Amino acid sequence: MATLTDFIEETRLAARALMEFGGSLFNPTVRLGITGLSRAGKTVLITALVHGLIRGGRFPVFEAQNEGRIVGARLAPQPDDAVPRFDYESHVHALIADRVWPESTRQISELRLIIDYQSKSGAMRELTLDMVDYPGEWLLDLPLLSKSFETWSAESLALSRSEPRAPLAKAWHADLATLDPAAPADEQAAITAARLFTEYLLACRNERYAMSLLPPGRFLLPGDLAGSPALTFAPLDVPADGVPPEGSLWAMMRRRYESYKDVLVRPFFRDHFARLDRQVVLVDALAAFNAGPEAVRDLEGALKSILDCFEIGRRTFVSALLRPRADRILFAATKADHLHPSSHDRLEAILRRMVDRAIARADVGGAGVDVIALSAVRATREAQVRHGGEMLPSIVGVPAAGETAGGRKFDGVAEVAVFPGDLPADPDAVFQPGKAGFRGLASGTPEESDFRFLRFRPPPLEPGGDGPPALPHIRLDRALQFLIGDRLK
Ligand SMILES: Nc1nc2c(ncn2[C@@H]2O[C@H](COP(=O)(O)OP(=O)(O)O)[C@@H](O)[C@H]2O)c(=O)[nH]1
Ligand SMILES: [Mg+2]
Repeated sequence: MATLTDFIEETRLAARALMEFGGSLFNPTVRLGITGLSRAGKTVLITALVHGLIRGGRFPVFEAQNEGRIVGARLAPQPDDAVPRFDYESHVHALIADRVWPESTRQISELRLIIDYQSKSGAMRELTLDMVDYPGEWLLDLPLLSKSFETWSAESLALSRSEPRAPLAKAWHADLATLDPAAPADEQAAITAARLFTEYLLACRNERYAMSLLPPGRFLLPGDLAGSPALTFAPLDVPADGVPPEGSLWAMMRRRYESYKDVLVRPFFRDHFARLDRQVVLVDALAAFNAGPEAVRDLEGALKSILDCFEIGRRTFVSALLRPRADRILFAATKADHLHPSSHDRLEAILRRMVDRAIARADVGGAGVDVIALSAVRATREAQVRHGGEMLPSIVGVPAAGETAGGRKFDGVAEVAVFPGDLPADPDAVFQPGKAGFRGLASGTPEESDFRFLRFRPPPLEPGGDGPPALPHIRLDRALQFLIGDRLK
């Protein structure tokens, strides 16, 4: 229901949107959102993209670059004073000088890049690219905006009773069975339920299960709100259309759930998500394959949820200026360099199948959607390795110090060749438990906590030819072309 405060808020936001729109007529700007669950590869992608644009990386599919029309690119102060700056310099230093992966961050950050280019007609132009890096966990919270506490509770419970989640939810379910929603509100009961529920979410996220759909996202990335009432609630077993008795535990949980949306979800939607022109969603599909078909189906559910976000705004806000305006959405499977190149197309086909299935059930409001398997920084090269009488399509790289495989521990210096396994040629195979070819990718015994995919060190810079040396990548140029190619005509 719209209130006067909503109306004033909308007016203020509409004024901002109009200003941004007017500004971009004189100074064309693309606000590019880069998201993905924790460790999907956001930091590495932005760093590689900016480095490639500033230093003239090899991007043959990126038209403007290929046609020699990019004159240069430079960083500039970002427009949003309250958002931390993306620490590009440290990340580049880590990748190139130290050859280690950048430190992970768990919050939003922003970086402005100005691209000087020549238009197709020969005129000198500027394109301002504002990149906004934010956790995919926040994005997956947006569907909560249109859900009551009771609906969310019912959905969360149903999900937690399915495989492989049910065994992980045991302790939380046991506690839940002791709670009477109609009993008087009890802070200790709320704290215990929230803790057990959070532990269940964290267990699902563990790489053995690699579940993707785990709202509320701030339970996993609490930041400075850890321990506050807005994060101290949990689902209850209550009827979907029920009304809580006054002063009950149910009423308290419901109020906190609404606070969570008011304090965290709505501001994120309004201040960040709705302002994006283009969106990249990074997906660590290999981590899901590694965990098994349940993780793949869960990932598909998360993709559907993400696509729904582009529809939610149309129901939440009245003014067209506040609706999500992203007109291109790219789903990118990252870290393709963990596979032999013969599997890159297969990886792309599998992600495309997932996204297609999600699109069939979502409404993206006319946005263009594309799918790419890429590696922002390619840490391996391909090789054929003889094994027995057979030649196996393998990858060669330097495993990070301390990584282990087959009882061997790596020193971070020696190169090794590994056969990473093939992805199935039939994309449907990954959705079916026990299907041949897919099982081969599932991690070995549950006791083995290490990833089947070795963590390789970042590569040395490739020698430059005539240009400066550049970081090797896989299909990063195709991503660039889809995301901003049309704005550099
Ligand atoms: N081999 C390889 N590993 C990558 C690549 N991108 C990310 N990674 C790995 O994934 C980890 C997480 O990446 P990061 O960009 O920090 O993820 P974020 O949490 O989404 O920002 C890194 O530390 C690397 O180990 C890539 O292009 N190739
Ligand atoms: Mg990051």
